[in-house]
Amino acid sequence: MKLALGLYRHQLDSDHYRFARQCGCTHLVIHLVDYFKSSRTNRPGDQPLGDDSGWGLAGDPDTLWTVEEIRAICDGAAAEGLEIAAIENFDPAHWHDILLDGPQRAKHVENVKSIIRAIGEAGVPVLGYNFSIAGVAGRIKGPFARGGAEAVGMDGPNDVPIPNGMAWNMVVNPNAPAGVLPSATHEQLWDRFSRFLNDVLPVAEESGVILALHPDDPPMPFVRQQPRLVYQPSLYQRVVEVNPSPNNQFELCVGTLAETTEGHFHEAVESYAAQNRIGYVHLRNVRGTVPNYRETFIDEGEVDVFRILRSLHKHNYQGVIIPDHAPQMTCDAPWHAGMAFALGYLKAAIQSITESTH
Ligand SMILES: [Mn+2]
Repeated sequence: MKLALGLYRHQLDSDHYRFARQCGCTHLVIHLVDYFKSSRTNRPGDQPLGDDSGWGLAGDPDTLWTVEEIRAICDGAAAEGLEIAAIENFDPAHWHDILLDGPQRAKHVENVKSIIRAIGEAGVPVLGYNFSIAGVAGRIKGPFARGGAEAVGMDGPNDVPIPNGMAWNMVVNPNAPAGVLPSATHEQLWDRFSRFLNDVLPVAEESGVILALHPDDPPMPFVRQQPRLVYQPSLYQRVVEVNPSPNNQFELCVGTLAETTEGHFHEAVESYAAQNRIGYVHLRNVRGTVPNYRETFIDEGEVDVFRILRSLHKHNYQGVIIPDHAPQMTCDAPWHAGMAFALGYLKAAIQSITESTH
């Protein structure tokens, strides 16, 4: 098990790399999508939230990430003693018609293949992604964590339909005609997902890249009238059944699994660790389940962090663990303080488990 920090696109600089090293990280998980450049409501440094117009404008549909660009980031991180363990998320501009089964689907499949090849050539072993039409939508912020620290939560479902021109909670076509996206069914979504895996996994295998699927956050059966893929811990098993390639793995988000209504997420983590299906781990804590839950500090809430780490260690998990979100702490650097607290806690927990059982 290795400790890593997740960095947003605007945080990819030497100061943030040094901060990660100073917190004891050996690896980074990086975002290349810029969620912050045009949204009215996202604050740099905190996780993006947005309103019903999403996180703002997606990237340039015609500019794919290149080997050179990714290598330059790897080199910058290496200069501070860090490796890039994974790139997290596709830009919806590059692949929205795979999610929507739209007219540009064939082109978008080629986009994804090119991106996978570039990531493999740059030597990054994992690509995390989220196969979701509505994306991470419908959450709120408030003083929910201990001591009134600002954290994210959910207060009831969001059924507002998605306007045309939006996918994965970003605007992919600002000139789209008025109207809303038609609702898909769960069957249609699983069909789109299985066609996607069948199209791109051979390229992932050739390129030495693991595709790691994040569960739907928040894990509701529907968000904004669109179906969700993995919204219960047991639905991850279906992902393996769809395509058993060893490169078909999970971006296992423990906090999201803890928000599900089925429960038994501790057992699910044990099972997926035993099956060697975990590309990397998001580890945070949470109280409650959808549609009413609150993100908390890593040591409060209903996730038994030590039990999760013991399962991973028992099955010889070799990947990274990142605190995907942390409450914002009351000081001049709310994001840094929140992450430093989570990373320190995780570092001590990992040390106590790996040193007490070998
Ligand atoms: Mn997550």
